[in-house]
Amino acid sequence: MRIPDAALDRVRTDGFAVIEGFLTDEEVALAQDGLFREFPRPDDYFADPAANAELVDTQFSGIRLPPYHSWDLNRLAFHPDLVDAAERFCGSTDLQLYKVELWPKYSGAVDYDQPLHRDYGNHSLVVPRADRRWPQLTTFLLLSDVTEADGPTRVVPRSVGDQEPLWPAKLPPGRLAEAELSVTGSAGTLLLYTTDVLHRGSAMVGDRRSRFMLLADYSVRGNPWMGMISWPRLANHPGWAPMMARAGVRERELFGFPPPGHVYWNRQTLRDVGLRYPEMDMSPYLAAARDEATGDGDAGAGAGAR
Ligand SMILES: O=C(O)CCC(=O)C(=O)O
Repeated sequence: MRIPDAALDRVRTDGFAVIEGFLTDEEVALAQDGLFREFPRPDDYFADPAANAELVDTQFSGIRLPPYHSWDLNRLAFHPDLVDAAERFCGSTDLQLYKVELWPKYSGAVDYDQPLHRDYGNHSLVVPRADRRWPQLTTFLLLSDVTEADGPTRVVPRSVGDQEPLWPAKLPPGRLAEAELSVTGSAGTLLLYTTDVLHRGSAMVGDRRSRFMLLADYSVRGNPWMGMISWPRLANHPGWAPMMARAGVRERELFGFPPPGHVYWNRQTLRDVGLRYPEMDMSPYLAAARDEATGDGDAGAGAGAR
């Protein structure tokens, strides 16, 4: 669903907004099929927790980076309505998708309780500007129904949280507990928030509870103090080439792929990138390079040829 401007305004003023029904039921069902190719279904996990102990060694040890086996899961990180919202929130189409994570939580083994914190601690080398220049849009997409028993994210609205100094990024446990709001909702609900809003993961209080989320974060490209994951580092993973091939030109660009018409493309790179990604439709890059060539661009007869 298209995220209304009013919701993005709430992210600016309150520091967060919850979008119920962001995904359609069909998108949720397809994503859950993909999710359970990565992680055990709750019934399977709880039948033998020891068999998957590595997922709950610490509260973070279940986190997996892309690519995932399922396209329907991969595509959620660059869902067109999420990219559209990030463009409007950041005020630019020149975006980077700087983090994607898939995070399962299963109750019983590990305490998921966290102190209130602001995410800029590991999303930025510096601190967010109070006037909100150089915004970052961080998101949690619920892939399972989340109730109070499932360790919902707790958020503190800016009206309270901004009274705390920006640094340190973490508050003592229990502080501002009375101002926390729980992000509960059905699968397909999206939480949008900023890297300077106080929030935390909370403990799972129920028995045999689980929670699954996809995290996808955006900022304007070209501001090297902001970021988290380096995509080239993951690009030798066997699932990477199929994911890039299936993605569109715009989606590849969000990961840092040079767009059609970029001076990177010449006769050599067009050929060799095509070899690296045999299933990729190279025609948009070829067509733009041909246009450049007619104007004596880099991909012209002599340039870059070998
Ligand atoms: O899991 C959650 O609900 C929040 C996690 C979180 O805020 C974090 O790990 O930084």
